[in-house]
Amino acid sequence: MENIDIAKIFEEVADLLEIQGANPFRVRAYRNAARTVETLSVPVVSLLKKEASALEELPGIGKDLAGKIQEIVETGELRMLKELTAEIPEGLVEMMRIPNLGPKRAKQIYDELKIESLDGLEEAIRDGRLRELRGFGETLEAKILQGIEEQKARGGRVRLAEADAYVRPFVEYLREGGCRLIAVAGSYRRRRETVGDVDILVATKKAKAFADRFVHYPQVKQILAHGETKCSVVLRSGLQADLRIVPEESYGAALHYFTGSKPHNIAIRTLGVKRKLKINEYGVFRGSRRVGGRTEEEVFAAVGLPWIPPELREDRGEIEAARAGRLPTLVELKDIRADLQMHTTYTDGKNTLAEMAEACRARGYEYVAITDHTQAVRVAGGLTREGFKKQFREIARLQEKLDDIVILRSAEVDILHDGRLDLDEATLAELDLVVVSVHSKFNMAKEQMTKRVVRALRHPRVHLFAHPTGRIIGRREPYPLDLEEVIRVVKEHNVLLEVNAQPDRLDLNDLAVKMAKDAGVKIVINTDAHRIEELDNTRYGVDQARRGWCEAKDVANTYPLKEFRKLIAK
Ligand code: DGT
Ligand code: CA
Ligand code: CA
Ligand code: ZN
Repeated sequence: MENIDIAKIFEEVADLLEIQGANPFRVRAYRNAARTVETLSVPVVSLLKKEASALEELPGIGKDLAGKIQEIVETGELRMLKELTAEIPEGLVEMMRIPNLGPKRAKQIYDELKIESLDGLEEAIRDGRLRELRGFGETLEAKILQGIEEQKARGGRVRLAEADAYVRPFVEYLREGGCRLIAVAGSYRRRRETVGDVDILVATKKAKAFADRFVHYPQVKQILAHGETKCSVVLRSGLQADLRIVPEESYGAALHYFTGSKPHNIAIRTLGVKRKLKINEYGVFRGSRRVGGRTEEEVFAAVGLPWIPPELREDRGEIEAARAGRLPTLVELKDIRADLQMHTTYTDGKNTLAEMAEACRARGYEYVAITDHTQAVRVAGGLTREGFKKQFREIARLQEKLDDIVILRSAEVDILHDGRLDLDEATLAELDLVVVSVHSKFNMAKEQMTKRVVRALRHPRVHLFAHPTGRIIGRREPYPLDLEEVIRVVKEHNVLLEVNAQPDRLDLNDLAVKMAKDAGVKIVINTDAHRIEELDNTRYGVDQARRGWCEAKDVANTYPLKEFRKLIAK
């Protein structure tokens, strides 16, 4: 149980209390507690271990809230939240989650128009009832409609990192039930940025007992199907999980089939047909004779191919590459030697420079870049020239004590609306690594935005373009940008492109990574961490780089520092 999880529970309690029209002081108490817990530099769990009363010394945490924190840590949930959730219509909670609505407005809509679903809300906007409420107008209506659409478009898809958080303990639990082989297949295994549902595959001799164990997982909210070899459930998080139990001799064929993607499967099956083979989830067959299917390798070998990594199985040329012996040796997490975007308490980070550097050292990195914001990013408290000077001095002092990691002087320099950089030349000249990115005016026309970005990328001191499309999965579309043009320009000016590993950014995405690679542009996988724990998100960036066919040599932060410096030299 991490601080952020506890904070989330308190935020949700506050939202639900607000919907119920609870005393505003009570609502605020939960919001404050959420903030206190979230910004705490040590895990709450460790405080509790020392002594339970340590919590009460935190700002805004009294006896009552301390008790609730203890309950969350001990049981993994809060009874009060469960009760609140049961009291409030589900649709109302959905409405509350729409950006620009929030609990207050959702409640107002519920009270005055008796609406308690997204469909009802959409209807009320279309027939003009919503704008009659106090405080609602056309602009807000448009934003709400967009929010509803985005929510629907997401179609219940879950970000990969979130799915990970639910899947790992589930698989752990299933393993304890005893099985020879278990895997999570589907889009999860292919490491798609979002997953629709998770597909769990198991080979076991005790199928019936295993299926029972599956549907009795304590996090199961609803059982959709409960057969002896096939089950399907919805977890409390809303994530659907399907289970398939197969005999060991079919395991490889089933793993291949349920890993997908569907177009990849069809292509493989078609290759089989040409060789007079039938390939399905039960095995590889010639007539009625089984000729393979115990392992995935056997399935591929049956059609004359080497094993293909799941991340490539999208029918985007992997079969041709495999046949030609040209499959890439995909980059791995252990290849990464540096993290080149992170924030500290100098701006909007939660940990100090020293803490971040030490955490990177502990992760075995060889070098690291500290990339605090520049002034234009006001919400983050961007640094002035003086601020950077102070930071450089601290880096120099810190470096004297650390001989196994190099701290690069860097900055995430904001690209101003006209493409100029938000930092003076003298400071830019002192940076080891100049990272640039867009943080404002996302609604420019494509041509104008491309011009703006290209101007910045042509600046002779720029090394790396961070979160190049600005998208936030499920919340913000990429800004209009001619990515092909950007790739041409960075190729010409020797600028690297980032794969930002924040689970809701993953920016560049897999397809764009492939475009960059094909153009001979190198990428950098960065966490953009705002706290120590987020430094562990690198693997989600690696996933997308692999889906973009990247080898270690395509990823600049897999190079030793000396080589990296040569790579970025202008
Ligand atoms: P998702 O869940 O939407 O993120 O995507 P997947 O790829 O996990 O799709 P899902 O869960 O519907 O099915 C899992 C795999 O099963 C899919 O990747 C390929 C295989 N599969 C499902 N339906 C078919 C089908 O009609 N034909 C073939 N060849 N394979 C299928
Ligand atoms: Ca799936
Ligand atoms: Ca499925
Ligand atoms: Zn940023």
